[in-house]
Amino acid sequence: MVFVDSYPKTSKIVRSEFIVAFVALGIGALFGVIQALHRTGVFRGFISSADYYTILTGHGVLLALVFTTFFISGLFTWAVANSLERELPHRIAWSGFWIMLTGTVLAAVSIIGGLVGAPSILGHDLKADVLFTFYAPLKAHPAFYIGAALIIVGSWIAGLAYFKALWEWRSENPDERIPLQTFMVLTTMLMWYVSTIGVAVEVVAFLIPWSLGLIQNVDPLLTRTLFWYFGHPVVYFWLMPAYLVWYTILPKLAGGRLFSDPLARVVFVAFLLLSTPVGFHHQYTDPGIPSGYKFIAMTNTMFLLLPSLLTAFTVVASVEHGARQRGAKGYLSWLRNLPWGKPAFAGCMLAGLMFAAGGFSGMINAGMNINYLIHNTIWVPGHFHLTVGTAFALTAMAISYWLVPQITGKKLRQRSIATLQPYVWFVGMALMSNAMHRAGLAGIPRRTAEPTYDEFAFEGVAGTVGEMRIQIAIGGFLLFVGAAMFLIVMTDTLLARRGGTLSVNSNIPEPLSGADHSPRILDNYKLWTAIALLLIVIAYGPPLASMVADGLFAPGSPPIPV
Ligand code: HAS
Ligand code: CU
Repeated sequence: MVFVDSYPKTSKIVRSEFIVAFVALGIGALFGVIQALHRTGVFRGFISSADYYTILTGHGVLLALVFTTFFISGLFTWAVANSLERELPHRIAWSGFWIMLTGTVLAAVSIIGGLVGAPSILGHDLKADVLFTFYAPLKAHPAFYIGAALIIVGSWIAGLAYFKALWEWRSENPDERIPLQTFMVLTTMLMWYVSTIGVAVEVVAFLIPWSLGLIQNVDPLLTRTLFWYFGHPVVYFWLMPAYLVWYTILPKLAGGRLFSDPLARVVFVAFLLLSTPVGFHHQYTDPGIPSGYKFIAMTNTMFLLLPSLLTAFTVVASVEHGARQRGAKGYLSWLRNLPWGKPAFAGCMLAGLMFAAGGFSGMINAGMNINYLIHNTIWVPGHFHLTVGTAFALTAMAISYWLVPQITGKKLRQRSIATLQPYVWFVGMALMSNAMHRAGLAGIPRRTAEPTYDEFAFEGVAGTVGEMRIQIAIGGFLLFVGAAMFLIVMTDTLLARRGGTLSVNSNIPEPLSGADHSPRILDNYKLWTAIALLLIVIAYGPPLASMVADGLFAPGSPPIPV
């Protein structure tokens, strides 16, 4: 039975969430190519340098916040319904969707208002050029912050639908283990609830009243700290759905089975425990945070590499198992016995391969001393285009080729474009991110519209800055082409008529080592959430207390003995 026929109401929610995600992807990708050409000096005719920052804000917000959150909501909705074998409580899910959409429209309108010179509303100019981290003292129109708050609140409500589905299932299946896909969704959501508290307090208690003129000052260090309390875990909110796909669907696409369910559960629990008490690794250069607490964040970050290293092992082992089921022999030649012509499989694998490189640059970022070399350089966008821009985005696009037919009942159209698309993304990203990393080492800053500074010569260890710029421009252009190819396939598929039988289904094969091998304690959410909160109190308690000691709204903090 096709998913859409078994769960028509849930499928409709997933479709709506995906459609918003795809629209955000299209506009965000367009902004991306405009800025890549502008800042490399290849073509500066689309926008003025002053508008560059508005375009950059739109690019970051639409891709990193809107595309991700809506796609993840859709994927999670599908995964919970699929693994618990029931429709999701649709009223709750729809409320979450509409609140998120209202927030998105508010944020998008305030960003675009800045581009078109919109009139002032509520006594404030309609604009938001504060970039996707919206640091104070940069200030946007209140609608931008209210929009951001609504996106978060909507995602909380969407999450309630997953928990309610679990409770209903639990009352009918009191002794069964939580199915792996649902386990992954709920663990991610618990991490999300714990970590979004930071940004919710930042926006609601400080940025909204400040942008409305109700309070005069905010403390930039305190608001940045609240942002990064959320800003690191949000990257795992993007990664864990990609892992859900790599653990539960990719082995099947390879013709095999997941190697180990227990290991997958351990990985997700480790993310719940360690995702949040690491946020200071984005603030190594911020004054006012004692080095000892930066050191704690660094140590936790290094432990946080473990779940990803375990994932690399388990996922590659599961794919290898698939290849051997298809008759592969030899140490490495099994790589040839894989369905590289199937876009869903190829996209996930290429995303994983690039993530190995992105994870490596993450390890470098995380070192307190080496971070000073790359912080605020274009190395950092190089890092996150491999992670959120490929591990997440390419996995999302690839799995859409597999999932969208099942939530619509329609066959995938434009197969030849789909087959080529992950490779176009891979080549574009290889050029762009590699050159960005190198340019960062040459000292070129991130977040600037200018290709050159008059008084300053940047020099690469190898190659020239001009050559790096060209690679960034070509790579950025190819990524735009890759996004456009994906959207052509999706539009054609979504608009097509239903006909014929699908060759894909949502059944997930049993892992080689199943849930019965997982200790039951792994499913004890209360315990893991309590430990996660305790680790947060240790990592954040004293520094936050010192930041607010001089008053909530006063910039700065008293000197702290290190
Ligand atoms: Fe990061 C900055 C450290 C992971 C996203 N990161 C950022 C920013 C973003 C971001 C958006 O410590 C910029 C924020 C801003 O605007 O300022 N990051 C890390 C570390 C990891 C890491 C240690 N980041 C991510 C992920 C992201 C993401 C995931 C999004 C999804 N990052 C940092 C630090 C900074 C930072 C500092 C601040 C820099 C600064 O100074 O501003 C780790 O989680 C990485 C672990 C990953 C691995 C790789 C495992 C490999 C796998 C591949 C399996 C292979 C397969 C396929 C399946 C150890 C799992 C095989 C294929 C075959 C063909 C065989
Ligand atoms: Cu981080």
